[in-house]
Amino acid sequence: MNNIKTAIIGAGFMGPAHTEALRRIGINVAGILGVDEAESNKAAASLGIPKAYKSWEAVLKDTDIQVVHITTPNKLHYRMAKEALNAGKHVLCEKPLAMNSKESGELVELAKKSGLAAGVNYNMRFYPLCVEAKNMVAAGQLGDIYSIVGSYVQDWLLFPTDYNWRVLAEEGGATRAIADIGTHWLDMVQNITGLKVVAVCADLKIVHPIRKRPKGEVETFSGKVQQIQATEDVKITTEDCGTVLLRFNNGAKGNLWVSQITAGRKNCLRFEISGSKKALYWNSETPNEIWVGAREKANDLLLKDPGLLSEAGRSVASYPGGHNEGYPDSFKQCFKKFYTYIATGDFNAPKPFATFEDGHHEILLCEAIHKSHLEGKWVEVIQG
Ligand code: SOE
Repeated sequence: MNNIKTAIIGAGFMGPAHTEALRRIGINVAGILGVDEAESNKAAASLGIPKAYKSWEAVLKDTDIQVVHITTPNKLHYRMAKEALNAGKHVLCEKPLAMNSKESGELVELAKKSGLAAGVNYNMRFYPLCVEAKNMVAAGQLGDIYSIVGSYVQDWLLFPTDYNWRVLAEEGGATRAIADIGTHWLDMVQNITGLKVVAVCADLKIVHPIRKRPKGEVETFSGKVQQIQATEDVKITTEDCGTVLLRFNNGAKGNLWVSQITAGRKNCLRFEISGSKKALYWNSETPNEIWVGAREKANDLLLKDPGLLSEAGRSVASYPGGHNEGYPDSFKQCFKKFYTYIATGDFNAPKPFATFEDGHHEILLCEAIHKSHLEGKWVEVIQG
């Protein structure tokens, strides 16, 4: 695994996050590409990466590189994933996989034919207690699943002066809060329960139809600290928040609330899954504990402690109990699974990470949610 060489494409919020996590598992980050030569040079220098690429074509031609991480704005994911696979490189792409299901469907087919590893960075799956939750559901500890509810809420886009490329439909896609953070939640609960969302009924809201775009680019989450000078008005067509009713393939009911405008909630994913025997509640802002609800005995609060976890939970917990693991660790654990899979070389083995099929399913979900919102009715989700 340590002889694999990787290139990072994108030097914004995610590029450095991926680089740091990769280094923690001993992967050689050999090169980086930013939006232009100046950004590539700056990122390579600040992260200590040997190669600063001049162009995307240079990455594709670089025979030293076996894996490409795509951490660019969403509109580039499809083209880059396609060209990287065609160039014989394994791909780990940021979510959402593409701008629409036509693109993501094509990528699924291409990934299958390529015989290469192709993953989507649904990193939140890899919090130890979320893996433990999956294990508990699979072992039947919750019984039949009756309901799945929760939310993903942030506050970094609360004011009309908050701006980033993610708010523009042409850069990020037709839905924003749903695609950017809602898909993490949807991926999380479907991965834990093994269920699929089959129908949705959505009501979305654009709180700020006009935002003030600073002249010059603004990094994700940086609006709170960055001094903005001149701005221009920009029309926004992507939702700031919204609610979605969900129907799962076993008949379970659910709902999801997403918001990027909830004051004080910095990056908060919560789920509650209830079954015929037990229920589970988890909050990403206190990720090292999970509540286990019972009817006939006292409830439990399970702490992340390898000594208390199943083998599955332990496989993504690197530190002893009381030594908290969080957001950056979820990238590390996700990449560890991805690179172990590559190093093992058996590409017919079950994939222990979110695949392009999973990424495609999330986009089909986004499209069904958007359609449901526009038409004001329940919409069935195409199962890709
Ligand atoms: C911004 O909303 C963002 O960085 C998402 O794009 C990430 O996927 C999420 O992990 C944190 O918030």
